[in-house]
Amino acid sequence: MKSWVRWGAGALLLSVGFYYYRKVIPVYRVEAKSELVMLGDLDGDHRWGPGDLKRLDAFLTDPFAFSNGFARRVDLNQNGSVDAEDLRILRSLADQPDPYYAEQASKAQGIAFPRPRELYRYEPVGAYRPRVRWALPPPHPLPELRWMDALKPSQGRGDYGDNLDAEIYNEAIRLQEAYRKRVPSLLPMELEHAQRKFARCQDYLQKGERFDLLLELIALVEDAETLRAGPSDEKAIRYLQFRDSLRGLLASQLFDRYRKGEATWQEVLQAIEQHLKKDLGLDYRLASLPPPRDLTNLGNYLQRAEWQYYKTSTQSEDFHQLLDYAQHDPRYLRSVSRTSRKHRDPHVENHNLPMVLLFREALRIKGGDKKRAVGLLDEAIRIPFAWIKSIPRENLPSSLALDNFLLPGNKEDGSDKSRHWNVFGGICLYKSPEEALDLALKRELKDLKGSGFTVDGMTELIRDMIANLNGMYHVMAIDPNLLPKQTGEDPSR
Ligand SMILES: [Ca+2]
Ligand SMILES: [Ca+2]
Ligand SMILES: [Ca+2]
Repeated sequence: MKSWVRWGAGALLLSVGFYYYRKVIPVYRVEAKSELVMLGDLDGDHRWGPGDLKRLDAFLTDPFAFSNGFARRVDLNQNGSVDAEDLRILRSLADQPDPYYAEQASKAQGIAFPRPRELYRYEPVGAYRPRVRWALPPPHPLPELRWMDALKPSQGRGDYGDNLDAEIYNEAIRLQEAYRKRVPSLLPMELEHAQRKFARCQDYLQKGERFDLLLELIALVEDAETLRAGPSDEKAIRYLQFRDSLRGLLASQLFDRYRKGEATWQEVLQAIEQHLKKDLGLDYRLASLPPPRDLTNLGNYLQRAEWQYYKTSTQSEDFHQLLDYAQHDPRYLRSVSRTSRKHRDPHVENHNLPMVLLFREALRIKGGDKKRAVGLLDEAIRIPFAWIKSIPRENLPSSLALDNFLLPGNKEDGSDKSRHWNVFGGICLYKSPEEALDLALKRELKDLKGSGFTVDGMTELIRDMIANLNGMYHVMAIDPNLLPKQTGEDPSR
């Protein structure tokens, strides 16, 4: 046989062999995207023992300082919460590391125990893993928060209300833990702020408004875990005062008369000027403010090079992490679900808590760098969710923004207010809080002029300013050093 024929036959045989090899051996056809987790192995030595109990004790003393992954490994009965049965199972295993014997010992006493195989779980690699809920008594009950004793973990019904209660309980315990750590160093101003919010929680509790109670508790946890108003941050607090004055203005008699045509737009602008003077010590003549440059996004406000640098540092991996969080984190999903019908959110509250949570996650992804976090959010808020457009409009809840289904916003504002929040927060960092405020006022006044000084235009000016101030305050006051270090990642990784 000629040598080229032999070569040809050989090559044919090889490719046929390779084809069947790929077909028959499944490991090359399916990419593994999950890992096997040994539940209860808290010290990562691949067995159950006293070392795990030591880690468990540390966790039970300070649970929210541990990562989501760690808390999930404590959930030995896999019911989504850390409860008394989990502790009993882990203590049996530490006592008797052979799961077959541990199972037998429990069965002999008539107590159900997981089958050995059930002590392992596959977890998807790289996907967001929601935290399991806390369902044990408070680790450190605080006398001043005794009103929280009325809250209880899940009663096991598993319906909507029961899940809500379980989340409220978890959040209340998390708040007690965060408050306990912060309270010795809180400034009088911060304490007063916390007391006001506690009173609001008690009010919701009394009225049975549990969804609002949950959101108020999440907001308080975020305050306690992430914000610090030191003497140098007095500016941030003053911005918050100005925001509250604007909210008050919308509900004032003056604004009511203005709506009815009994007061002029000049009088409303004068009222804003008075608040600027009283809250911030600033003299403004708003009606004669010059327009800003034609600015529609953050990039236009900043030195190109610096902004570009932070933009290019945003990797697609960062987006994936942020979106994964926005699509799966239970606290975020609850907070972004506070939407309302048109004109029912005059104080622009719907978008604020989701932005607070998103900013924290962006900060985590970007290693605590605020400028990078603003850059990441600025990009992410612009991502259009193409698949939303494929759902018939009449099938979508009317209060959801079509362009950013899972990002903060409602039909009234779209994602516009969320973008405002981030842009002006960013300008405080890239430039200064003073310049951010000045630019915000100029921009909103330009919009007001564009509207022909209508009541709607004036309402939007005030609402946009509220969103701007929320972002400025939060971006200034958040302290990356306060964020829990989240120890206890799987040590075997
Ligand atoms: Ca172990
Ligand atoms: Ca459990
Ligand atoms: Ca505007």
